[in-house]
Amino acid sequence: MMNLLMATYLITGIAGFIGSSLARAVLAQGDQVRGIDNLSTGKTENIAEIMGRVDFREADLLEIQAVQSACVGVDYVLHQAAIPSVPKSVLDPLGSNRSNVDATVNLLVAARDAKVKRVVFAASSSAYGDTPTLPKHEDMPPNPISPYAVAKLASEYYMISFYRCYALETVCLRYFNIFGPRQDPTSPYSGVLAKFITQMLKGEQPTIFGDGTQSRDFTYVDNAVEANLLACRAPAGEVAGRVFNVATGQRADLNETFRVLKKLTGYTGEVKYAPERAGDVKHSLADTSRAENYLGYKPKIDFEEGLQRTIEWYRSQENVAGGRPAPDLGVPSRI
Ligand code: UD2
Repeated sequence: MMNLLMATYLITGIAGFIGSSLARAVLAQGDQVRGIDNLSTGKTENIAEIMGRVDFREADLLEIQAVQSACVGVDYVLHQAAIPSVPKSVLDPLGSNRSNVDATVNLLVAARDAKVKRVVFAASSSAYGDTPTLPKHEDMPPNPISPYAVAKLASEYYMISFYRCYALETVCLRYFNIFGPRQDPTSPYSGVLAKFITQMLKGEQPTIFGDGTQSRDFTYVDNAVEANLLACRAPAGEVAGRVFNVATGQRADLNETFRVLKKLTGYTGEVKYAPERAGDVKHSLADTSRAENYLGYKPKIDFEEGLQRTIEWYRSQENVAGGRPAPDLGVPSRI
């Protein structure tokens, strides 16, 4: 029998690595999950073991009718669907805009019309761009560099606008380089840690774009999952129409990250260097105090613990996550 206290969550991008982690967490707290994914970068393997417990719909957020029907009866939307890549957006800004902005506006209209309680959005630290001040605080003026960063920031503004104009409660979580199990390592646009870990486990040489002094506030996926659940529960007066950093408040540069990974994976080779990527941000580090104060967020898993868990997961996968690690080809560079 259905529990009337159960909430229904719609997770966009449910077959992606963050979406599929969220789905598991929402089911674990006893709520219902509906998911939508066009499987452009997501994979049904990521949700295979929970497929029987979720209402999965293979559809694109650009199909307005599918989105409208997906929003019916939903309490919370966790909007993760995106083409999440700086270099891909540099190659294809129109595609980035369609998947990251047009799709978001479609979803917002459908969520508003279906009277969804709250929409939590996967925003991006890329919005800060190359402003010199560290750590990044939400009140700093954004300065996006890549089309991807612009698209994520535009979607944030849409979120805020839908709160102001239609009282649809929206919360933007600016993710700082999320990594962890199920992140796809097989595309040239994959996140650096997914690529490096799978390459190094196979004894293949990873490539650093630039001199390796660029730094990131790498954030283990469980921290982002926790932030989403907290963002649904927090009082509207404190969080609706607002932006929150989701990160650890620590950063590591790529050279030191490579050294830590060498130790953890047992890789004995060296790294190679290639030209810096166009659209790349040099340093990224978050001030997480707003999320701590208003969401009750605390990063529970630090960088090294997150790396250990992630390496363990890739090791547990036959054939290292079912595919070859990403080649280092086809990414635009600055030179
Ligand atoms: C951006 C956002 C992040 C998230 C992500 C979505 C920033 C600071 N972060 O991540 O929050 O939205 O986009 O994808 O804007 N690199 C190598 N070798 C490789 C792959 C990458 O050296 O094989 C470098 C890359 O040039 C960059 C760093 O590693 O300096 C991180 O790259 P990434 O693609 O993992 O993530 P990033 O920072 O573009």
